[in-house]
Amino acid sequence: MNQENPKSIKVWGIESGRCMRVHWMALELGLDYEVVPIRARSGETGTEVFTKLNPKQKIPVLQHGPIVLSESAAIINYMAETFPLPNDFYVAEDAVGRAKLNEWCYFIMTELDAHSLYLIRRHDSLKAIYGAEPTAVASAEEYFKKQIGAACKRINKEGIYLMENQFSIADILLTSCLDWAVAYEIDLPDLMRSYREKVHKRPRFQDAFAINFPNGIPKSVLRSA
Ligand SMILES: N[C@@H](CCC(=O)N[C@@H](CS)C(=O)NCC(=O)O)C(=O)O
Repeated sequence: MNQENPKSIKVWGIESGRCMRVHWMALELGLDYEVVPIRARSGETGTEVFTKLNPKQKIPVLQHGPIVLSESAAIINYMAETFPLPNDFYVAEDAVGRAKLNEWCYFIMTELDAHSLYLIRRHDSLKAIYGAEPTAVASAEEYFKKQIGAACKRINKEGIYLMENQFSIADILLTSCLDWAVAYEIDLPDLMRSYREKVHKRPRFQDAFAINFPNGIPKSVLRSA
């Protein structure tokens, strides 16, 4: 880090889908920020310095001047409310718009991320730590498919994005979960497959991928054989 002129925005964490959300958002906003390239379960999240920032010892973490935030969804929401947004970015005009955006975000973070994909991660890829639970893993996969099928009914087939066909934080969250599901070899409905392909074409997605996965997707992120 340049001690003479430290950047006021730092993102801690790489090589994880949750970190990808924050790098992608930072690049969409054109922010000049510092990447602190620590990895999960490498020992780097257990240092005294990092534990002071995030006692959960998890990445990503955002530092913006004196503000320190964990939780990927909260971080990108903060960024959307704090920094100037590009013209094509969705901005809620009223309570209904905010509620619709929140509806997507909470759905993605609970039903897709926490209840489905993270459960598979804990009890399959990370079974050495959290214990193997094949029945729970199979049922989480079925649950994911049911929820993603239901989400298809709420997607505008003519457009690309979730909120009035304008790019938003909900698209970042959903795409990261679809990428995660694909890494786990879960079949996606056609509509979600084509949504994902279109969103991946955003140049900042590709730039963020290179920052977040400098050596490609590591095997540790995949499902065990
Ligand atoms: N709900 C959190 C989850 C954060 C999380 O679990 N991060 C993982 C990497 S994707 C991590 O740091 N794991 C380290 C550990 O569990 O020790 C978010 O969305 O930011």
